[in-house]
Amino acid sequence: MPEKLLVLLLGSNLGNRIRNLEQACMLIGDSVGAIQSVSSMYKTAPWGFDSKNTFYNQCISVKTNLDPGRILEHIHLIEAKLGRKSRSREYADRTIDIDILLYGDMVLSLTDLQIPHRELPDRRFALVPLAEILPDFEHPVSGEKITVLLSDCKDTLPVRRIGTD
Ligand code: PH2
Ligand code: MG
Ligand code: MG
Repeated sequence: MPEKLLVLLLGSNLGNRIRNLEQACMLIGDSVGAIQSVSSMYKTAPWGFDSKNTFYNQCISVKTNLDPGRILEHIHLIEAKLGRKSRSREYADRTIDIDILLYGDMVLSLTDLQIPHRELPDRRFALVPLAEILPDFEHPVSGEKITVLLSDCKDTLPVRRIGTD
């Protein structure tokens, strides 16, 4: 496969959240491909479920030629290495979650993998860090720029860049 830009969202709301994001980033650089850009970390309210544990989220872009199935294998290995306990369908607290947001212009709809991430337009905790590193990237299905998705997003949960509150 030709090289494409893979965009991942990292999330953690258990344990040492900053370290979990840093370690995930290092392991992704070692096994998936060369990291191109890294957003700030954001402190975000749990979306879609109740928890007292605030999330830290961060977006990164990686150049790779791996196919999506191989990328997912690496992601699952890294999540296990960083102490991720379950991967049930229900949302739950976790030491690390690594989600594929975008993979170049790829559009894929399998049972357990949709690219672009199906809920990206509904999640400020993903759009805000993504807009920091790739504001003009066009969503391969809607054609909208990330900045436009962000201004159209109805989600109102707090997303704050760390170090600014
Ligand atoms: N991930 C979820 C569900 N809810 N909320 C925030 N703030 N950040 C996340 O990464 C997150 C979430 C499912 O993976
Ligand atoms: Mg997730
Ligand atoms: Mg996930």
